[in-house]
Amino acid sequence: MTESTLEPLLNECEQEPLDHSGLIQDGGVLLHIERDSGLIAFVSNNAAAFLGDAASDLIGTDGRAWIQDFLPDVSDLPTGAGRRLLLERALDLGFGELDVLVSATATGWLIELEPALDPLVDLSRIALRAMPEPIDDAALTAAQQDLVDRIAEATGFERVMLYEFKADWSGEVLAERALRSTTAYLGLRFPASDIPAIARALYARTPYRHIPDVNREPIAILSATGPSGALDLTWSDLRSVSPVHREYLRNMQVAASFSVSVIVEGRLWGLVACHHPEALRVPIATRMRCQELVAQHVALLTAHRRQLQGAQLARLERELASVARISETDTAVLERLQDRLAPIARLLEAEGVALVVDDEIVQSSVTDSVELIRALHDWCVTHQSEKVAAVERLPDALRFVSQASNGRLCGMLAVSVRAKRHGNRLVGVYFFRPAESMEIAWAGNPEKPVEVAGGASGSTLKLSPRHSFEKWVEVRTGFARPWDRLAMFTATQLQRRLEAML
Ligand code: BLA
Repeated sequence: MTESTLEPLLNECEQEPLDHSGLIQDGGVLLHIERDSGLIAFVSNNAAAFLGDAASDLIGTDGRAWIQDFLPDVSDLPTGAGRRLLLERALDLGFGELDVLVSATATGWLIELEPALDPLVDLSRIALRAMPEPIDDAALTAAQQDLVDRIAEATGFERVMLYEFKADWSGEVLAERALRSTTAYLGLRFPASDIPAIARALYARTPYRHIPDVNREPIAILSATGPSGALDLTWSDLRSVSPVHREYLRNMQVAASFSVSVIVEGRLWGLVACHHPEALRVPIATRMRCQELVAQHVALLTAHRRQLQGAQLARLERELASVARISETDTAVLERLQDRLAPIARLLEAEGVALVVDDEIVQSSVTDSVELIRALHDWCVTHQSEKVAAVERLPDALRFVSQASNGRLCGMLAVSVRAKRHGNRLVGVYFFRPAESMEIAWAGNPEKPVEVAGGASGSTLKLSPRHSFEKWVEVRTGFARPWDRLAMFTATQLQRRLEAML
C-alpha cells in the first residue's frame, strides 16, 4: 500500500464527528437540559432501564423540575462550558443507586447517570510521592513510574502507561506498569495516525476518556427537535467510541481503556493510557481523582522544565556577558560575539556554527564550506521569515547541501537578528548537527499503520487498524538529532539577547 492510497483513507479519520456522534456508550443514561427553555431536549434511548420513564416520555418535558429530585437548589448547577459537578449516589428511582455527573455545555447541561460504584481503594489514600527539588533526571523517571503505579492502584487496570507526544505527534511510552501481561510497550514508538488530530484536539480540552467495554453496542440519543447529532458531546463521559478505535483496541486485545490527558502549558503533552483485557468500569470519582494526580504530575514536569531553562539561561548569560559590556556602537561587538560562538554552540549541542553578517561570512567552523554557508544564508534570508527556525534535515530543503557537505550539515538551527545599532545589517547565526543513524523501536511497522481491505471489482476500500504491535526496529539514516524544546528555548533567548545588544 503506497502513501498516496493511504492518504485519503487516513484523511477520512480526520472527518469523523467524534463530538457529534448522536450516540453514547451503553452503561449509563444521558439527558441534555437547555438553559433557555429549561426543557429536556435530548435523552438517550435507554432511559427506561435506569429511570423507569421511556426516553420518548421524558423528551420535551420540564428539565428543571426533574433535576430537583437530586439537586434541590438549581442555582448549584455549574456554569461555564466544561465545569462539572459530581453527585454520588444522588438518585434511586427503584432501579439501583445512580451517580450523577452534571457538566455545563455552551447551551445548557449534560446530565449523565451511571450505576453507583465503589472505588477500588480509599481514594484519599492514593497520593503521589513528593520529589525533592531540584528535580534531576532520576527523580523525574521515578515520578513517572510513581504516577503509573498509583493510577494502576486506584483503577485496577492491568496496564498503565505514560505516553508522550513527539513534535510530529508520534508518541513514546515513557513509563509502564503491566501486572500480568508478557508483552511490554515501554520505550516503543506509535505512529501519529493512531490518535488522529481530531481526537487529540478533543483530548486537549477534556480531562479524560473512558471506554468501559468496547464490545457493547452504542445507544442512540433521541432529540426533541432536529437531528441527535446536533448535541455537542465534548463534555460527555459516555460519548460513543469511533468504530475504527474500537477495532484498534480489539486488535490490541484490550476490552476497556481509560486515558487521562496530560496538558503542559496549554498543549497536549501526552496521555496516561490504561488498558484492561476484560470490561472494566472506573467509578466517576476515581476518574476525577486520576485527573488530580495527573495535574500534580504536570506541576512537577513544569517545575522541571523551568529548572532546566533557568540553568540554561544562566549559562547563556555568562557566555554573552563580555559581548554585552561593549558599547552600543562599537563594531568590536561582532568580534566578541565570534569568540563566544563555540561555547554557545556547545550549549546547543551543535557541532558546527557559522556567523554571517549581510553577505559576509564572519566566522565559520565549517571551514571548507564557504560557498555553502553563503548560499545557505541567502536561502534563509529569502525562505525563513522566522527569527528562530529549526530544520531536522537540510537536504530536504536544499539539494546543494547534501551534495557538498558529506552529511555534516544536516540539522540546522538558524537565529536571525536585525542589528539596529550597526546599520540595520542582517546577522545570521547558524548552528549545525551532522546526519546520524538512529534506531527507533516502533510498535508495529510504521509504514503500515493501517490495513486496507476491499477495492476489488469496484468495492470501496475499507481502512482498519493494524493487527500487529510487535516491536519493529527502524534504522533511520540521514537525519540529525532533532532540536528539542530546551534547544529552541535557548535559541529564542539568544535571539532576544542579540537583538537587544546589536
Ligand atoms: C483514540 N487512540 C485513541 C486513544 C488512544 C489511542 C490512547 C484514546 C482513547 C482511549 O484511551 O482508548 C491510541 N492507545 C493508543 C496508543 C497507545 C495506546 C498509541 O495505548 C500506545 C501505548 N486509530 C487508528 C487509526 C485511526 C484511529 C488508523 O489506529 C483512524 C483512522 C482513530 N483513535 C482513533 C480515534 C480515536 C482514537 C477516532 C478517538 C476515540 C474517541 O475518543 O472516540
